[in-house]
Amino acid sequence: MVFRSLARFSVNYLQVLDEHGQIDARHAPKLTPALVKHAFDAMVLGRAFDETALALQREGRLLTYGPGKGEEAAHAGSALALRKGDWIVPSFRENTAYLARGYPPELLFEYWMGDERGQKMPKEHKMLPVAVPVSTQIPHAVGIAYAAKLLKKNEVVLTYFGDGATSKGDFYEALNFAGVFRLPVIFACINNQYAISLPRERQSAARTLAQKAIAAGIDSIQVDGNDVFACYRATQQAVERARKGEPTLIEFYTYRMGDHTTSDEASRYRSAKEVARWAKRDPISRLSKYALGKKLWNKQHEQKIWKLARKRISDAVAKAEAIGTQPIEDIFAYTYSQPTPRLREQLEEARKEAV
Ligand SMILES: Cc1ncc(C[n+]2csc(CCOP(=O)(O)OP(=O)(O)O)c2C)c(N)n1
Repeated sequence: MVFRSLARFSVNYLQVLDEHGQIDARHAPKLTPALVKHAFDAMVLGRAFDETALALQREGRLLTYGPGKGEEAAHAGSALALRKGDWIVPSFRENTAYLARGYPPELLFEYWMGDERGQKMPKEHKMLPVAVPVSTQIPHAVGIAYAAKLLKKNEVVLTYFGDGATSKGDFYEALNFAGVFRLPVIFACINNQYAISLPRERQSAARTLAQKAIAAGIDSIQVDGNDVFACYRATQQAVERARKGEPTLIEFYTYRMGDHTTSDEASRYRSAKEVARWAKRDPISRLSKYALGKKLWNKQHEQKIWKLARKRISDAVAKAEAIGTQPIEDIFAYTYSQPTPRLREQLEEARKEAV
């Protein structure tokens, strides 16, 4: 039998900045020194946030925490390519994206310390709160994009989710809807190689996660997620496309350097050798090599950036800890307009325990 080929598909890969800090000028975005500095500052702030959050958790001053170490380029590079009026609909590991957009670190700490008021979004920040239930934020993002389209608002929505999230129905449903209605949305899949202990190759037999968009009629690309320039460039292009009503899926190919959360022990399911291999691709030292090579700043200045970031983070911790405890009533306040009898009972119990 002879078949006629109906369609052929391919998935492109983008890297701009290699592990040695060398740039491929053909694909580089327009790199102003201000942009490079902004990206570096954001990534360093994100790393400093992470280090402190982990230390605080060990001291019992912060609750369960999922570190983003290693993923800073994907988070900062994508967030910085958006305009102020665009939306971010996050998952739970993208603290660096919040910080890159100027979200106050004290509010993030407040949230991770267990006080949800830390996610009461200041009006100027078009970001949704952290979504822990895997994949559930993706249809929300598509809903916002649909509303933006109907209201003729020139807004783009970017939503983050992991490799694990791409196995869920919400992901496929959201993708399909965005494809059919041509919505201004960017699906930012942070493929950090693991969903807790489940490695990427056990998650899906697909060669790439980017190709999952093809069936929905959506363009996609895989980028080196440890290369902030590639992350920025791919997102910038996706933003341009979104403004014309074209959705995009970007697979940020990266690595979770830390444990899944503070309740996990990653050395039980992955080798030190593998982690060491990825450490060589660290996104922050890669950008540092580039900037030092181009003489955008020197080593001394870089140390100052780290010092300032750590100071900003420790000030933020002090502010967050000074805020005080969230009223116990808040836990019961927001699901129903009138509490059910069972909820009223639970509130009474909680009040007694809180005394
Ligand atoms: C609906 C749902 N099922 C299970 C969990 C438990 N859980 C939390 S994170 C996670 C894995 C998520 O993996 P991935 O989407 O790759 O994101 P990553 O944690 O690697 O950033 C699971 C199963 C959850 N939070 N929500």
